[in-house]
Amino acid sequence: MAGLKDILHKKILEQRPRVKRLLQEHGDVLFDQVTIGQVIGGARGIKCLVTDISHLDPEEGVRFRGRTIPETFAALPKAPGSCYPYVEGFWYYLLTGEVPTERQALDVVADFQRRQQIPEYVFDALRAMPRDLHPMAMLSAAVVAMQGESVFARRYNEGMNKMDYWEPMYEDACDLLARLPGIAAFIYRLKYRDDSPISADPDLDMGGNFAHMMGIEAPYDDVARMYFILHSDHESGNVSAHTTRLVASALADAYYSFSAGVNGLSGPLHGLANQEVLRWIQGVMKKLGGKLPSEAELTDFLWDTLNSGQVIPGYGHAVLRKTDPRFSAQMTFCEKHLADDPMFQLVQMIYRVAPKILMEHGKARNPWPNVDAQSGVIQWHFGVTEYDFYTVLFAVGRAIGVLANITWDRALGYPLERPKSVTLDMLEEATKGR
Ligand code: CMX
Repeated sequence: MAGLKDILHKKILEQRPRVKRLLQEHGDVLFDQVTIGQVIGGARGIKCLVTDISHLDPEEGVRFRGRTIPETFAALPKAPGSCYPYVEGFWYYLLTGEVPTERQALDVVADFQRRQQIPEYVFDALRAMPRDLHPMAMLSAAVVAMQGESVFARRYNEGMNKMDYWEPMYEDACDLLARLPGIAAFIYRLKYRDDSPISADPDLDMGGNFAHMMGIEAPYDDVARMYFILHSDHESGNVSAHTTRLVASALADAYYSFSAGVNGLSGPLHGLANQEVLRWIQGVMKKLGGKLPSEAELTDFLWDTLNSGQVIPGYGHAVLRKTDPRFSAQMTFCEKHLADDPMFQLVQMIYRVAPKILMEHGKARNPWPNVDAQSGVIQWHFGVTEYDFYTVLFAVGRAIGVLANITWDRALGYPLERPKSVTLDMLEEATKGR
């Protein structure tokens, strides 16, 4: 007699052609206000989220509070001797939409220095985990382990007026943000440097302190500043941002909400793509005995990947239709600091070759590189060769955007998210007679 799994498999095989037919033959049919293609296709392009923190134009890329990436970098106060802004000043900017003075940015630096102490039980919990656990799982667990610190949860339990929700959410957001670089660096040194953590330097800003706690010399402090800012926000529909906001919309606190967002970021179609890029590049070089491929060899590798039903990591995007300006901003850094690095040269070669191949392949709507296409190469250059750590760096940056968003969500009283679902029968009913 067929068991549960066999019966389930049979039903899956029956349902798949229905979904395929709906998409291929009726994708453009309107169902209420949106098309069947959008209902089945991951809600692409449906405008049902509000945020003023950032906006993503398909042709131009992201604007933070109305400024492009170069404009944002130019406008904000810089750390001494650095070409990149204080992350803390950027947090001020995302929260308020106003460019802080140097004094105002330094006030946030000092505030974060006061908040950055990580509870000892977080380190104990991380040490108790298997060392081969993925660092994103460690990060997510470390964040949710601090839930008992939540000011929002405590004040909510005491009874709080709705109008006041934003204030403890802001406190939690600042506490969490101030601690995240220390948690990330601790995970790195626990997993890959024989459990040799480096304590925070109470005089440094977030970027400087992260480099210090990783044990990496300048200009890695600038890598951290650039990296955290570039990865911060990409409007609200992407998986990590949307997950954080969705969970927070149930009035879950920042710890529960951001931990959920971290879990979403760990998917290979989202933040994990930065480690996949390095894995793919290493795979190419391994097959060639450690040498760089020629353009012809690279072309063959790209086709092999596509023909085996896999994606080219770091290429394509759900919204963007041009080269991601976050990719271009990192390229500017690489041209200054990594010009002779063979891995960077390979990334440039991929940029010359891959879009043409993806266009010829004809599936991806956007054949151009996204933020993940060269972020790993920068880390590799500075000695962070353990590529499964890269998405943790993305997560620290992403926290800035999503925590600003959920603070504002509570301030403006945005309600519990609750989109409506339908059945395949209902969709098929709508196509009758067409
Ligand atoms: N390589 C091969 N095929 C690709 C592709 C790529 N880089 N990008 C898209 N495609 C394929 C899709 O898999 C899809 O195929 P099916 O029709 O067989 O399902 C088809 O092209 C159409 O997809 P799309 O509309 O262009 O893209 P989506 O909005 O569905 O997905 C994304 C967007 C990013 C998931 C996809 O481009 C992808 O998988 N890229 C590689 C992974 C990656 O770099 N992710 C990181 C994105 C940035 C981030 O969030 O960090």
